[in-house]
Amino acid sequence: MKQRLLFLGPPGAGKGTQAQRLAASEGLLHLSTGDLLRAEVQAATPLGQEAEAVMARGELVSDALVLAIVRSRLEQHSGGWLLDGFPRNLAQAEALDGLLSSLNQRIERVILLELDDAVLIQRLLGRGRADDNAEVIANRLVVYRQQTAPLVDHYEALGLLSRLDGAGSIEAIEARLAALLVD
Ligand code: B4P
Repeated sequence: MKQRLLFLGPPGAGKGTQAQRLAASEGLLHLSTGDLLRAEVQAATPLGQEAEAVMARGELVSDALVLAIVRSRLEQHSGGWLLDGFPRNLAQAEALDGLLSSLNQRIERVILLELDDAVLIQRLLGRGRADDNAEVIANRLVVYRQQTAPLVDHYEALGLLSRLDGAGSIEAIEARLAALLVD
């Protein structure tokens, strides 16, 4: 199976859920920028203090800050990885390319999790995290469309993109994902 993967998709599509399971079963490093940022907020580090208000509004944290987090993790890890929620805009994608070429690595597959807005919203409201209220979710969807969705064309043009239907049970999606990654 491919060892260097990237998960793309709108908020609530199940990136974190599926990435966690796949990383555990395949022994990959699961690198979720959302989780890492929330850990910084929790620990009240200077980085977390900077990120907290931005995340609460559903905006993107600064590229430099996110990149510093990813860089330090990837530089210390030689095995396979699964990037979840990063990159989230073209500048981050370009920075990632530069970082990976300096490490002599490359992205092997990009998985796009697709799901209708109505289901996304329902899932996020059901979870109820600090940034999971109707107003902030609406903003996260706008930010996704404006800043992250262009990455779909970017990775499709590079021949790296696979689309995965994000509807259904967690197990059903997991099975579809496994089938997609066999080759
Ligand atoms: P993230 O932590 O990346 O969260 P997300 O996109 O909202 O959720 P995800 O798609 O992972 O959904 P999940 O599996 O959890 O981002 C949060 C914030 O961090 C951003 O708004 C931004 O501020 C900041 N940030 C993160 N990365 C950044 C970056 N690179 N640059 C700048 N800022 C960044 O699933 C959601 C819910 O659905 C869960 O409750 C789950 O249990 C449920 N669920 C999942 N699959 C399901 C299924 N099949 N059926 C029913 N429920 C399901």
